[in-house]
Amino acid sequence: MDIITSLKRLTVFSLTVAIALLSTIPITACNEAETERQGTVEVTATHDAEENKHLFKLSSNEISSGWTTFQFQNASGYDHFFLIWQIPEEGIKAARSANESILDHWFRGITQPFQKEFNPYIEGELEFKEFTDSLVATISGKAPWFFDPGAQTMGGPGFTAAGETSKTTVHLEPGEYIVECYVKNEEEVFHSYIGMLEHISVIDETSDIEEPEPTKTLTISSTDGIELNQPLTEGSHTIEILFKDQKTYAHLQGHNVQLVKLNNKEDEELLANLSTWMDWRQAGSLVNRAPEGATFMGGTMEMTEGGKAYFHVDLTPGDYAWIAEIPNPADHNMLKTFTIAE
Ligand SMILES: [Cu+2]
Repeated sequence: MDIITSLKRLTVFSLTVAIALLSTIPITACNEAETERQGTVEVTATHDAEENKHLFKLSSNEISSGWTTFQFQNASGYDHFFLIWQIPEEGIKAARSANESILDHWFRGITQPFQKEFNPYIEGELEFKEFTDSLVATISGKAPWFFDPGAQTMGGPGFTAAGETSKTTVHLEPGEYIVECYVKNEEEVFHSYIGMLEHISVIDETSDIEEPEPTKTLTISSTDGIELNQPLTEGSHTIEILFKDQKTYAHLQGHNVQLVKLNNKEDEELLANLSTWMDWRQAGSLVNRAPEGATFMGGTMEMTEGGKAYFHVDLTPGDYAWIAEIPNPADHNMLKTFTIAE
């Protein structure tokens, strides 16, 4: 074969490759399932009993920036939530230089140390302070960016009882996010450690979804607790939830806002048991399901100061409470019961 023939063949080959590549572009572009642009991400929580795993199934792990509604369907027999963390640039770089995916880097740097350090504490071998000092030292070694500059809490659907569906809208900027649920199983194992940990990418393309129109406004602050601008009524609501401030409480986390339906709001024992159940530091708390008589309906997980979420809920007559997942919420005006009249 002479050189000219070889060159011709090479040209034909290159053209063929180029055409083949071009023809794949429209196919890729049409694959809209890859990126969520409709503003709603469907999340289903399931339990794989055989593998002993709690899992999130997301309609998409890649979404446009802007207002996104998470429709959280709890198809399992346990309570769950969906806390969204924004990873700082330093965390993304650290994952890259460790040659790990963001999900693996988070799991190895935060979730795994948390469970390992928590085990001797919950077994009664360590005091809470010994546990947390040791945990902070471990995470500072493996994922220092978690504290400085810090992963940020961006809200997400609140505690949602087995069989229930809840809906929460938040605004997300382009970046990398981790979502988790840290309800525990009866062996005191956090769900995030056994499957409920996912990665979401928010791409640099803004959706044109408009900010929801609220019917009521709820504010939460460390000084005044939970306050509503107007009493709630029966029917469908979009509740704007504003985080006037944020602070770290005795359980090392900030406040969030949960709606819970109650069999009887005058049942002091139920309210006390529910408050105790919300404190992850205690054995048996945050395990499996809320106490009998309390059904979680969603809300929003923790957000940083100035954060805003929209909680969509259909209220039927009965007794309810707003509650924050902090120790002794009633002492902070963060356990507020109310009734929706017939
Ligand atoms: Cu869970």
